[in-house]
Amino acid sequence: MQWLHLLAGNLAFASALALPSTHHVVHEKRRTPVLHPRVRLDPNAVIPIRIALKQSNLETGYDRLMEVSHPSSPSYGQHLAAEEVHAAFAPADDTVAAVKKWLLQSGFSDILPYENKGWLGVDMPAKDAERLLRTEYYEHETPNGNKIGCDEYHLPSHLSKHIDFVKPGVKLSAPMKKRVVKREWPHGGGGRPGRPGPPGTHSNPFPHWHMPPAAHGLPPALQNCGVNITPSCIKALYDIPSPRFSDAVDRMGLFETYDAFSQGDIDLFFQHYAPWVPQSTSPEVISVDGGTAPVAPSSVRNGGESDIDIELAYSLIYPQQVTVYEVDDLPNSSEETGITGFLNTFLDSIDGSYCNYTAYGITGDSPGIDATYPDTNNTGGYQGQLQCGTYELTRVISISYGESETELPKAYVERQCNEIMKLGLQGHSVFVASGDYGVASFPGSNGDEFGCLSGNGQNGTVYNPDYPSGCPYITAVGATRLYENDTVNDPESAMQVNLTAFNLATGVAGTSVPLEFFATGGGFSNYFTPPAYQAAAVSGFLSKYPPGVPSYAVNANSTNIGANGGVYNRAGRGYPDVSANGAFLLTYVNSTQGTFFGTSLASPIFGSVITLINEERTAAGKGPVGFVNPVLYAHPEVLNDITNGSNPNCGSEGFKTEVGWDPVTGLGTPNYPKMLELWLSLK
Ligand SMILES: *[C@@H]1O[C@H](CO)[C@@H](O)[C@H](O)[C@H]1NC(C)=O
Ligand SMILES: *[C@@H]1O[C@H](CO)[C@@H](O)[C@H](O)[C@H]1NC(C)=O
Ligand SMILES: *[C@@H]1O[C@H](CO)[C@@H](O)[C@H](O)[C@H]1NC(C)=O
Ligand SMILES: *[C@@H]1O[C@H](CO)[C@@H](O)[C@H](O)[C@H]1NC(C)=O
Ligand SMILES: *[C@@H]1O[C@H](CO)[C@@H](O)[C@H](O)[C@H]1NC(C)=O
Ligand SMILES: *[C@@H]1O[C@H](CO)[C@@H](O)[C@H](O)[C@H]1NC(C)=O
Ligand SMILES: *[C@@H]1O[C@H](CO)[C@@H](O)[C@H](O)[C@H]1NC(C)=O
Ligand SMILES: *[C@@H]1O[C@H](CO)[C@@H](O)[C@H](O)[C@H]1NC(C)=O
Ligand SMILES: CC(=O)N[C@H]1CO[C@H](CO)[C@@H](O)[C@@H]1O
Repeated sequence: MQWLHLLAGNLAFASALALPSTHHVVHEKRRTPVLHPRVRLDPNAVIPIRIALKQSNLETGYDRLMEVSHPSSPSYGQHLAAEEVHAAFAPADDTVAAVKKWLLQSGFSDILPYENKGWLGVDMPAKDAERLLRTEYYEHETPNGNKIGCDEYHLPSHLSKHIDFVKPGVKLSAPMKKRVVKREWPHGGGGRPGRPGPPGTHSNPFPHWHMPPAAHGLPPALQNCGVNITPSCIKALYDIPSPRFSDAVDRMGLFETYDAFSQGDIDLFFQHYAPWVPQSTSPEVISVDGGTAPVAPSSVRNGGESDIDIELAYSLIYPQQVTVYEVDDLPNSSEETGITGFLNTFLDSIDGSYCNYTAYGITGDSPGIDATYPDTNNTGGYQGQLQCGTYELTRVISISYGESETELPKAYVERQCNEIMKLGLQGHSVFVASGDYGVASFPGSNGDEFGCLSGNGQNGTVYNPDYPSGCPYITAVGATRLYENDTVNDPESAMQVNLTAFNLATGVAGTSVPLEFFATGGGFSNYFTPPAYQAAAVSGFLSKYPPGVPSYAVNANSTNIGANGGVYNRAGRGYPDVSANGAFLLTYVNSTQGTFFGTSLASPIFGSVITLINEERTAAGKGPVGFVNPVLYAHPEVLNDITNGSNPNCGSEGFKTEVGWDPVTGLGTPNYPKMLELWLSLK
């Protein structure tokens, strides 16, 4: 890199090292050997040593979030302002003082406060840095230019707990596996709806369907909910009343990327299935780093995801309004650059401090994982500066996208999850679709036809948990369904549909073996342990209803996934947390009628229910509900427990629904009146 050679000639830096004798410990060590050619760094080359200080309160985040989110906390509902959250996670004064003292005692007085409170920096000759950190620095020749680094370095033992990492240092780990790039992925992610197939040819998938006897006494709008879910069916299932409010603070947010809605489609849906929403009703669109919407009905970007999210939200909350965050630029820059991350651009845009925030050894964008802006390399790329803290986040946000957790490095996922915790502290509720292929990820994920994991002696038999569902600060929403002889008065089952059979019956869309395993996503994270609010639910499930398949307990670095023939991590955070209907939604995409399935439907439905409850609380002079999991796990009686169905895949039976929480449908579906009563009784 240029600066290295420039600085190497600068001899004005006198070596000032007077190292105090202290006990040193290895702080970071490279796990895999460097394959690039390298030479020892010139001892007089001046290098910028940057010390990332431990955000010492990271581990207190959980407790702080419980203080404002747990129903038995005296501070329930007393969410923090953004500035309070930032201050709470800045390094502690004693951390800054201890590291400064060490540098001063070692002879470095020229300490630079760097970028934000999280860093201290000193420019020093390599030879001094090598003695300070008891290491050897090398210059590596990589395809992306020359880079300095070391194989391991040491810190005084009393400082190890104050310092996250030092750079240049041990190179940050690369993604474990590069995803298999598929055109429609990760767009339309965790809850990509089942495809209805080409336009104009949709035939009746239930030629022999007869109205079940129990449906005869129901209003016409509720007579065929078992084969065609509509907003009326959803309102009847969960006892959701007609909305009473439209206020400025409770707009509902939807995250979209690549996929974009078409006004013509949503108007057709309102006309046929939600006539109480006026024609031309349209969401506010926030363009994040070049995202655009709407598109013409025939656009390849109109894949149904955005249409459906918007249709479900408006039909349940109108006259309340909807805000769409359309994230990342075009044309499909993310696929061209092969990036695997998808929430970073969004989180940057709603919290400026996140852009350069350091946690778990990562600062800002991760090269090779996140989109970077300005996007000068792609035709039509967003040429503006990265948007940092440009937009305010709505109280409720629903994300119907996701990907395999193990396709992202653990530290990357931890840093994003930590940011979601901060959103909870500020009173936001974040919902995510839990995935659509049962215990697997998308077909093709991790190089596997079914989207299952291999390793430690197994081949495609290990369950593949979803991200961000595994983050314990998010509410993961699974999907449920009715069967053809059910009415809205019957209990729902886990969403499980043999889409190959369905597509054969309708004769309009493709078939494949993985499509036979379309089912609500659920399981156990390989990166996160069960949070305290969930611990009893998870251990209760595992002890009362041992899944009939072997398990493993994941190690600290998640390298033993699949060990001893195990197929799931019995020590992981379980998901989903809750569920809602996700099957047989008849709607229009590209102006053409089709039937859609997926947890993509469930997340906006649950988000809409919470939006309505926030409105009632607003009207009662109360704040938003914020992170809902602690309340729901403490009060599972406000949900309808789902006890029929399962989510098989990866060559085994997956998990079964049971009484109480299970990794198929979580705690269950909304019972709106009970939820409202509970939340109106809380502060
Ligand atoms: C949308 O419909 C138009 C007209 O029927 C058709 O030409 C086009 O291929 C369709 N696009 C998609 C993505 O299905
Ligand atoms: C983040 O860091 C970059 C470079 O280190 C700087 O240019 C940018 O202004 C910083 N952004 C914020 C929001 O602090
Ligand atoms: C743009 O392309 C150049 C040359 O291939 C590369 O060095 C640079 O990192 C790219 N920039 C971005 C933002 O991808
Ligand atoms: C795993 O199974 C697939 C499909 O049966 C096969 O093609 C592949 O070679 C197997 N891989 C290993 C490492 O055994
Ligand atoms: C639904 O009920 C009818 C009789 O009312 C029966 O013939 C049919 O097999 C049932 N369908 C299923 C899937 O159980
Ligand atoms: C799904 O349906 C197809 C077509 O009827 C059938 O061949 C296949 O066995 C079914 N798969 C499962 C897993 O039930
Ligand atoms: C991962 O952690 C285990 C202990 O939990 C350790 O034995 C192993 O060496 C570690 N692997 C790597 C690659 O660091
Ligand atoms: C329970 O689920 C099975 C599929 O797992 C389904 O065939 C059956 O109809 C469901 N029963 C009820 C009562 O919904
Ligand atoms: C929607 C869109 O713009 N798609 C483009 C994605 O990138 C490929 C390759 O550059 C183009 O062929 C597509 O048109």
